[in-house]
Amino acid sequence: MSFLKTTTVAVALTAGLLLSAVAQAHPKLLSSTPAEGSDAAAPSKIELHFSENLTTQFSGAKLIMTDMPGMPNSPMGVKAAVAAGGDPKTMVITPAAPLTTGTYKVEWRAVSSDTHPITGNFSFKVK
Ligand SMILES: [Cu+2]
Repeated sequence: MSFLKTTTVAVALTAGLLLSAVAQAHPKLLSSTPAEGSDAAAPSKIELHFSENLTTQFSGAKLIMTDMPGMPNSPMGVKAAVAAGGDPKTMVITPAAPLTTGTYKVEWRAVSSDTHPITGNFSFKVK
């Protein structure tokens, strides 16, 4: 009886350790250029810096123009290429044409070594 009890505790402890290791492997967006909420001249590219190395074939992003002058709340997809950056924790979005004045939203999907997709978004303005 006491042997069984010990085994149960050991299994529970192992499961707890595995869960915390998995949570640490989830990529978090640490910073971006342009930064969330910024209002600046049109960037030629948008860089996203994550906390983990990304699995490029499952990671990606969408660029959406959410507001333009005279047309608020009219979301429109923006043609852009998404690629791995200079290091494995960076994703780079390159718009096909220069971004015009308006508000943009980046919807990202980041997958790291544990294969769980993590999603998030941020917005910035172009003057
Ligand atoms: Cu996970």
